Amino acid sequence: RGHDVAPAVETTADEIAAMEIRGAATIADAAAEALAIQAQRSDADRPDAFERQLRAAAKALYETRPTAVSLPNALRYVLAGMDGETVAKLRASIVDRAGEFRRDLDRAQSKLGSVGANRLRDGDVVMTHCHSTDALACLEAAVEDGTEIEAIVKETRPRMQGHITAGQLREWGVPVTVIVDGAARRYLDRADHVLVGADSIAADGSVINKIGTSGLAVLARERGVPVTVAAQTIKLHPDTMTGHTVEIERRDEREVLDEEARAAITDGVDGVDDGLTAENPAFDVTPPRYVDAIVTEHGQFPPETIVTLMRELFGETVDEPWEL
Ligand code: RUB
Repeated sequence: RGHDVAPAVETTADEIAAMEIRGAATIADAAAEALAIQAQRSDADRPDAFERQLRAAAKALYETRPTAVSLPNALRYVLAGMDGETVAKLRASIVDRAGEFRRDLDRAQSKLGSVGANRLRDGDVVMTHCHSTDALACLEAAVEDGTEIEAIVKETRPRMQGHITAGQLREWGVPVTVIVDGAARRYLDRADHVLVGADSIAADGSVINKIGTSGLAVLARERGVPVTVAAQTIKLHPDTMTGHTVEIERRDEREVLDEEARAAITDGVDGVDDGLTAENPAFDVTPPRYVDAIVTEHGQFPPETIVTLMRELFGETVDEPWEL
């Protein structure tokens, strides 16, 4: 990695890549914190060297996982605040800006939570996919309002983030039923809402989220169950305004088919292993027509109108300050 990146930043980058730090909002928070740490620990004696180190740190963080736009949005936001003629001033500007970003992130999440909670009524059953802190903020706000809800939680192969969702909901006293992903259609008969998060939202209102979200949304439409996407505006992907598409991360196929499973399939028979592959895309794209509402800290939006908010918040040009 780039010269002079603080070891603590390298550690954060490794933890994001290994999914020890995961989920779009949590990744953004950790990235902003890492830039602040880089600023604090920098041994640069000149402003230009300090700036180079910050950009190298941002690049190391940027290159960990490609799909959640909250990561580059966080890096861009913090680096845009880098200002001053001395190393001390530059350092203070980054630390302040990162702190501001992290406070805003928290505030946005609780604000969108209260918007999302308004969509829920006493007795509602909510089906979830993966683990999204934005989606959970809606359920937490509902619980705090005294709304009685229940959850059907998809386990979410291959990494089982549904278990994290189940644990959090039980902590808040919400009754939880865990199901295998393949049981979604059967249990949609009992669901009043599908509620998921997002890693990125494209300018046309497409929602990029954990693999399986698009299938769930199509099934929910067939069953007449409304689909709500809880996503702070740092999930809006500004590059998509100029025609770029969102890269879908592909993870190690052993998450799907590990050595043991592979051995069981091939059973030592010659040649069987050669033509056996697994694929492991981590995310998929749900077209806007399957999404009823995107809930943000600025209120809820039909997906087709999200581009207006995107333009307002990001303008037309998007820089890549880690490449300078
Ligand atoms: C996590 C995932 C989450 C979004 C939103 O995928 O798809 O739904 O990141 O999460 P992974 P949040 O486990 O591969 O990171 O609302 O917390 O930002």
